[in-house]
Amino acid sequence: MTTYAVGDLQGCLEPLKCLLNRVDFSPSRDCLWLAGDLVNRGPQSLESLRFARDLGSSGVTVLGNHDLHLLAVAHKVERMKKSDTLQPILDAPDRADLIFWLRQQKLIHHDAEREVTMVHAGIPPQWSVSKSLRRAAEVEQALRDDATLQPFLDGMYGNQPAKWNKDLHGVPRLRLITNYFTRMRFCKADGTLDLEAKEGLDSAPDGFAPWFSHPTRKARGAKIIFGHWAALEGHCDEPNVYALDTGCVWGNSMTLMNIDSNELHHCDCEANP
Ligand SMILES: [Mn+2]
Repeated sequence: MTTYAVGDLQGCLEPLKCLLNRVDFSPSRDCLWLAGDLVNRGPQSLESLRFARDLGSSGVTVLGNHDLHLLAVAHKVERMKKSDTLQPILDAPDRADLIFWLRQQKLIHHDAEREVTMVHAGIPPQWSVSKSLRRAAEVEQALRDDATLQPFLDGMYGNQPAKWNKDLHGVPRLRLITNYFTRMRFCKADGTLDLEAKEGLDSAPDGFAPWFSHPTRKARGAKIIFGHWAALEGHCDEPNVYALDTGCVWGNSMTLMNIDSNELHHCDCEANP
């Protein structure tokens, strides 16, 4: 049994299938972790979502900002943007099942046996892995509960509050937790977010640095797998932190990692229709 992790699919299912063939992946024997942003921008969002759902207990998915955007669009909180490629999901006969499945997924996955944590964007410097799991659970609960889903989605968008404070409550608290785990790139050592800068390391605003680079980071040393930040092109100098989004949907490659051996496999986008 081998466990693999892959970065953002964003509707690029063919490159994933190419990689899984290459490592002789078998869902009855192996496990695949998906680092979020399964959908949007790419050509096969519906097929990618179905693929993740149909992995069943052989798959682990954490939610990314695009997956949450799909939930917001499906619940009529947010309108589709021009560049969104979500319509086939909304028109699908199994739409309700797919959306329900998405609502049951986590923001962070922690494998205690392997001591590996997967999250879409990152773990903010002021939180340990165990604290992050408790904070993520607050949002996961809000997504699953019919009574809280709509108010959460209604208030999910926004860049404020930018800094954590334990007295935050209600939707602003959930919004910041969500922004940390699904949108963060640059922050301060105290967890203050900047959500505007989206390019590579040299685009850091004054006083901000990549979330993984703060020397006082509480989760330092923990093995962390993340996606989201395609501009890193898979480069992350921080020991034990693995950047898996290599921008397949933008014409670059998809990266599959063997979690036990840390071996990386790349597939370029020629497999994309
Ligand atoms: Mn993302």
